[in-house]
Amino acid sequence: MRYEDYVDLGYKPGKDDLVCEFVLEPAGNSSIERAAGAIAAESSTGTWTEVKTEKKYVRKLAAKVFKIEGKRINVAYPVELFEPGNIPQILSSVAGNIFGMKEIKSLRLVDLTIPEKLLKSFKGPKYGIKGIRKIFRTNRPLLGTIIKPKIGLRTEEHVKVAYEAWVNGIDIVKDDENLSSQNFNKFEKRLEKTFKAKEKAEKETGEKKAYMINVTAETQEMLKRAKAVENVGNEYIMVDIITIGWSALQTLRNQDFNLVIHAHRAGHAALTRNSKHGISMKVIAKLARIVGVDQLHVGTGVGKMFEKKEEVLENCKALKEGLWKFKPVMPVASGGLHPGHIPQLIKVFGNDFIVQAGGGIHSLQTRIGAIAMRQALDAALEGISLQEYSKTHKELKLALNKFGFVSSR
Ligand code: CAP
Ligand code: MG
Repeated sequence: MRYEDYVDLGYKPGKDDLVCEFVLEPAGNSSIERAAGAIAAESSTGTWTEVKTEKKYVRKLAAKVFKIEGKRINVAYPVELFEPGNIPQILSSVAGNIFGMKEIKSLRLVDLTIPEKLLKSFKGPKYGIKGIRKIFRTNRPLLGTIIKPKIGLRTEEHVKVAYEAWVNGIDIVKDDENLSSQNFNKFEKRLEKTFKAKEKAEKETGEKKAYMINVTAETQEMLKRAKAVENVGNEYIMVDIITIGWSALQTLRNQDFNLVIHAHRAGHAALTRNSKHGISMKVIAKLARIVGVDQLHVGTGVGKMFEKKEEVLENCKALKEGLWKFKPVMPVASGGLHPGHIPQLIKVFGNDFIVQAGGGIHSLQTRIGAIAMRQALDAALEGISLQEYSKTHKELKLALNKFGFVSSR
């Protein structure tokens, strides 16, 4: 088949098709039709030239470009092209060689719809929003912090910071993405000591607390660490889903540990940031949900990272909208946040989200920052402006004096 043979604008995709939407800019010497055909060919059965080995039955498996609207193209893939339960294989097809073809100037996979036949082969979230709510026994937004400095603290200091945050109103303490098991803060010791501090904080406050310990490592080592977390009785693990890779994430989820999986997305922007090329965060969010994470970072719209509010909302939608029998995933807002952001974030995210602040808490003193976060949340939930509330809440006042108010983009 030639590239042009992969374009069939009269085709209507069926329920067993996997459908991709791309934004495509052809290279100077190519038309949109030809470049679209090249995409469909290289991501399914074809290559740059016709081959004598092609059989009639192979032609039936060819992907079809069924819609071209400006730079937007839609491609349908027969489900037979995909191996059940294999995210890497799906991506090697629809998000593989095609990004590097000479025929295109730029290409972005903006959306991906997977047919039920294939969805069924994945586990999806074990807990999701409802499961997490059961653990915390509250319906308000959850407050989290990331221990800072992000790496370098010795275990004893790490534990102290975690404890300070918990007893002063924070629900969740999280490791940073690049903390795993370095000599200054070994995984096993950190797990044991931080878990004890968590139990102490729970007794003292009467509130449920959580520790999202980072198990990111080579796959076998990661599984061992996750098992150790389960054995201790901790409910959560955190994992860097982009850097461990989809295969390792599937392996982790398929163990069916009694552990909520918090997904950090460090590195996603190498794929998602260029609005003309790569893969949208929405697609990554869908895939992460299908595999079965329970919580995922989705951007903030107001903090230190690049995503705008509209993109954040799209990511949240991908986590929460109806998708076969998969549970909705809890969105996590993180990156450059402080107490002054909380009312705006609630407007964007609603109640079901986790708001995390690292620098926004520890740049005051952990105790002051944690109290200020909780006060900001209380004020927002009571419908009182932060300025007003800060007149009678000195920690919030200190935070607002330090950070001020930042308006949303
Ligand atoms: C936040 C954070 C997270 C970012 C990642 C950090 O710390 O721990 O890794 O949120 O971005 O190290 O930056 P701060 P995203 O609160 O100190 O900014 O959530 O967009 O993936
Ligand atoms: Mg971090």
